[in-house]
Amino acid sequence: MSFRDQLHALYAPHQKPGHLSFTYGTAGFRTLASTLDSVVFTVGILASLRSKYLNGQTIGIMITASHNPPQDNGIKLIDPQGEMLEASWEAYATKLANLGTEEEVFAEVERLAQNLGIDLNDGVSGNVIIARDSRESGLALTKATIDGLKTMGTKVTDYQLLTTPELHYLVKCINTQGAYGEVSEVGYYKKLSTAFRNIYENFVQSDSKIQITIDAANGIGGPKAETLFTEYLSQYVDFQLVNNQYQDPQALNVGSGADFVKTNQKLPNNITPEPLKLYASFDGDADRVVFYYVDSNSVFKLLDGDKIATLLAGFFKDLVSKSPAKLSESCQIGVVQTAYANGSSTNHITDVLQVPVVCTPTGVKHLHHEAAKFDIGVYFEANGHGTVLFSESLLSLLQTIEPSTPQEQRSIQTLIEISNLINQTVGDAISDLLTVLIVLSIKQWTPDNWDESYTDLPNRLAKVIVPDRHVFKTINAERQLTSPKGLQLQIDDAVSKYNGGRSFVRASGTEDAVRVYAEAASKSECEELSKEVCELVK
Ligand code: 16G
Repeated sequence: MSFRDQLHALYAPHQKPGHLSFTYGTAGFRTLASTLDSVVFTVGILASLRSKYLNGQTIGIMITASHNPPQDNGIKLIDPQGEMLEASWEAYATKLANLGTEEEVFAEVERLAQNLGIDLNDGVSGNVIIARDSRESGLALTKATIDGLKTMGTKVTDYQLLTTPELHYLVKCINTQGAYGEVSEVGYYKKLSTAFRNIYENFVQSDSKIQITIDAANGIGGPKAETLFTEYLSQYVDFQLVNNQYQDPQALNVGSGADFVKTNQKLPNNITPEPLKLYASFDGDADRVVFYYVDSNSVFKLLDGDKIATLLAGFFKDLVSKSPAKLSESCQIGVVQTAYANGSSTNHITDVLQVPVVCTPTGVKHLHHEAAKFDIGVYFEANGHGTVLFSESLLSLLQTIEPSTPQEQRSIQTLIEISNLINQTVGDAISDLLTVLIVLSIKQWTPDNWDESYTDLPNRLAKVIVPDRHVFKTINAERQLTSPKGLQLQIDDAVSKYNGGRSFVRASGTEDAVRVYAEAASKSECEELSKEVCELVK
């Protein structure tokens, strides 16, 4: 059947309700699940077009709303190398999702196909894989997406419940014909656990197992981490899982998870902390992680994305410096952060570690692209989204370079194994967790050794509801406003009154609100500055 006929047969139950409008934002479409049926149907159509446009390469579709509350859901597309959807296609996604009739959808798809040189009637089908997190609405939305895929006869494999990074992994494995790893969830576990085991056996000197408690936010990361640790890594890691009720969708992200811990700067539910033990929290789809502990005075200490970035950048800097000259002299290490990075972390990375820092707008795709420009690109948002990318040229050099000392051999081997351990497609709570655990074990660091590298400047992230957040336009990686007119000058004026003051304002990409970040040398100054800027924004 032609696209026209298939669309006609499948469209009616997926018509867009008239009053709604949707935007493909920082992390795809994300909103109340009950409004998303028509959107995911059009995403199915667009994914089919994308795959056909890329000569049948496999595209991923993930149904998730990450850290949002249980009643929300969302959908995003994954490009063939496991990266986020190319930016120009986000606008096509938004356009298609907002059309209200079958005729309009048909006309727009024909127009797109013509502009992009796609033959809708060549009989060649696209390829898509799909998965979802543990939300109640996920199954129905998957079915609606598959209806969209059927309009173009696209071949689809439904992997059902996965973490977002697992789906990114699978997309890359398929499109590299297995070069990145085996095309299965077991392949993902094997790749991570083999790298972890190789590093542990060769480079960790310890008689006791690594201890970690994981708060899984009652999301899909829980059962996946459980399988990995019990079936593959039980020899090395003693783990405990809390908030692992992923079969209870109403519990998702409630009083738990990376966002809760980072935003509230406090322990999630169901953790009774023992001093100086390490804890970690995932978010609902396990694409971000933060760590924490309580010190010997029972004070809560957060080890967020900035701390992860500094830990890893310092570790790689050291390894590279102990590698053969051919590698140490050419290897470019860099860290990518956003404006939300604590000023102390940026100073530590540039001044103490002497590693260059690049600042990008918020959103994984921006950081990822910048990090890919380095040989070792460490990128983390303060909220815990991130990973480390290794360039192809570094990976080939690592395979061929001859060490002349045991130390050089050790550095080369560790770099190779870590490039397999840390997800090369996207931030991944499970793979980041393993990387942090192994680095701490090699360094024989306790959580407080890690924490003491620098002290965060007091900071506050506030949310202000405004009549229209879209009037807030920024430049300079979101650090300065160009609109509303004159507001930036007022903010600059406020900031200049506080020691070590810094503040910026940007419209949220995931909520109908404006975010105000402030930091200053003391807690009271930071609170004052935050209040002042919030007033200016209202
Ligand atoms: C999304 C982004 C995350 C970003 C957050 C900012 C991805 C996969 N996720 O969750 O990176 O930190 O949005 O939210 O890109 P905001 O725009 O509401 O502040």
